[in-house]
This record gives sequence, structure tokens and C-alpha cells, in this order.
Amino acid sequence: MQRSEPNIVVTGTPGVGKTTHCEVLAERTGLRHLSVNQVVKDKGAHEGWDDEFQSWVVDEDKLLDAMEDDAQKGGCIIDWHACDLFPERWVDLVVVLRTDSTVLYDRLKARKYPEAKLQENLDSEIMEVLLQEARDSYSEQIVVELQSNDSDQMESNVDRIEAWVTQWKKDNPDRQ
Ligand code: DAT
Repeated sequence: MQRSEPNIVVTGTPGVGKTTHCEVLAERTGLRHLSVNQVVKDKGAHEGWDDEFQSWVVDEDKLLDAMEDDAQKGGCIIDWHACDLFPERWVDLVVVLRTDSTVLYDRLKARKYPEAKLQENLDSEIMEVLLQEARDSYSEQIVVELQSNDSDQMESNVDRIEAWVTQWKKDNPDRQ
């Protein structure tokens, strides 16, 4: 089945602004914000709760099964702090949000992350782990890196992605 609207993955270290971007984008484009965290919880796509890292241990097979119908339909903005698990055939654009470490530190501190989790995420952002994961998993033409330090950058990111969605629809008229 050909999708009539694109699927976009918005990824990056926790705290870079995925949820905030996805919510605004969903409002502006009419695409659906698919919070993977929510799917994991709602569909029980996990093997339990990791107390040290305060996060679910995701069952990837269950998660992908739970997302398959939505992904095939298209029009999903997939929001997750990983991206290599999503099949290439699902994905039209991968947005990797980036935040300077001092700004990210303040955001994660405000979230009251435990020290180990905070440090791990800061290291991951500094080492560009998610950017590398995206580049290793998808064709370079569909991966974009965008800065998310302040609201001006967020506004310009959303404008860019919205323009990309409009262009995608023009380029795929037979699917509309
Ligand atoms: P994520 O979903 O990546 O974990 P979030 O959208 O929940 O991140 O954002 C974390 C916090 O940082 C939240 O209080 C909103 C703020 N924030 C994120 N991106 C921002 C930006 N570009 N400008 C200003 N604040 C931002």
C-alpha cells in the first residue's frame, strides 16, 4: 500500500525538544504525532521497568507490530530517542534534533533525571550518538540535523519541516 502522506521520524537525545516539535508540527501539518513512549506503554511493548534508568525496557518486535498499521497508512510523526529499529521502507524523512550540552544539562536537571541517566544522556549528545545512528540506518539524503537550543530555532525547524511536507505532497500527486 502506498502512503498518501509521508512518515517522519523525529529523533535525538532526551530533552532536545522532540515532543515539543512534534506537537507543533502535528498541529500545523495535520500529520499524527506518534509518541513511541506512549505506544510502548499503551500496547505493553516492553519487558518491564528499568529502575536505574527510569525507563521501559522496550520489546522491539512487539513495538514494531503495534506501529505497523499506522506506518503503512502514512502521515505519522514518529517521536523516539532511537531510530535504527524503524524499517527504511517506513521512513521518508529523519530529523535529528541537537542541543548544546549546557542547555541540555539545564533541561534534564529540570526534569529531575537521576545523575547516572543525566550524565549518560549528556555524553550521548556530545558524542553525536543519535546522529550517527540515523546516518548509519538511512540514506543520507533523508537525514537532516537541526539545532534546537531556543524557540527561534524551533520555529525555523517547524517551518522547514512543514515546507518539506508540502513539497513531498506535490512530488507525489498520484498518491493524493
Ligand atoms: P524531548 O521530547 O526530546 O525529550 P521535550 O520536547 O520534552 O524534549 O523538551 C524538553 C524541554 O525543553 C521542554 O521543557 C521544552 C524545552 N525545549 C525543547 N526544545 C526547545 C527549544 N528549541 N527552545 C526552547 N525550549 C525548548
